[in-house]
Amino acid sequence: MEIQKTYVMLKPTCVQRGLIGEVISRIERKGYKIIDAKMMYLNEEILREHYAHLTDKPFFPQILDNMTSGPVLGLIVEGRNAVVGMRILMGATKFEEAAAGTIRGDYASSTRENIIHGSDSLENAEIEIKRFFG
Ligand code: IDP
Ligand code: MG
Repeated sequence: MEIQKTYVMLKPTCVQRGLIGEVISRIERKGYKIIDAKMMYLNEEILREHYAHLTDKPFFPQILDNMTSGPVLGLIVEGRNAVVGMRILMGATKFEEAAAGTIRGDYASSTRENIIHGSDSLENAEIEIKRFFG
């Protein structure tokens, strides 16, 4: 299987709840490497770009509030099949569908506050790594 890089982001709720260490441990335990990391405060402009597929949704203002409520930790995660692998480790988007044993299944308190982002395709991983790490 191919070695890939994917973009992962620990959302403000994850940082505020003191779960950075726990989540990074799970990523490392899986065998992936953190090859870059950056604390960032995101603004509306970059969030409109990153969540362009959601800007028309009624819940978009709440996503903006949530994602600007504090710093995020952006990560570049590398490993075999890391794009799909991180999505599996994260668990489903919807709070009620995220399986126990996944990061979201174990820590998400709602769909909006689901702790972690991971790129959904190799193409988007490249775009998102450029977006947040330049
Ligand atoms: P993903 O994060 O699993 O890739 P997306 O559909 O790309 O899921 O949605 C981006 C983020 O927007 C989700 O992680 C979640 O925080 C939020 N979101 C998605 N759908 C809903 C919803 O129905 N209600 C509230 N927030 C949502
Ligand atoms: Mg997504």
